[in-house]
Amino acid sequence: MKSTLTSLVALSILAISSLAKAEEVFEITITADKVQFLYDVKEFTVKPGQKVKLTLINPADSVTRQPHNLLIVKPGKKDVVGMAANAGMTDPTFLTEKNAVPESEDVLFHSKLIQAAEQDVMEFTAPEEAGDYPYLCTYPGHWAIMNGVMKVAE
Ligand SMILES: [Cu+2]
Repeated sequence: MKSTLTSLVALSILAISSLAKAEEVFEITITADKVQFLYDVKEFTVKPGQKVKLTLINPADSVTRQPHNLLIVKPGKKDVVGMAANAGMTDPTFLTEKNAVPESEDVLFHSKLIQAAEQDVMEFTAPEEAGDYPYLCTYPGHWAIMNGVMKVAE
């Protein structure tokens, strides 16, 4: 009897810990390169529906002093959103109020446009649908090389 009770307790502890794991927040820090328009992380993987806390850092000692942001977009939409960002330059508020984020339904999540020595934290829930979700900096001209992929996979 005692051993049955012990194994029941052990089982429920196991169940609770696996539940906690599914709800675990995935934390990641992505830092802009000090010289080139690149992120230091090119790829990361999260679970469908997982909570994500992404910290974007623009280094204080960046030699280019370039502002950067980070947008996560729908699968296959990196180029479309990047081109929309280049076109955004005609709007005088694009680099201020709009954080260099083009108006597009392909943009899922985005940070602020941050200067050197600044950082921004993005908290969001990963899509339920598995796939490769590109991320990119939409400061005009950066996106073609300043990008990466958030993989959503079990
Ligand atoms: Cu950038």
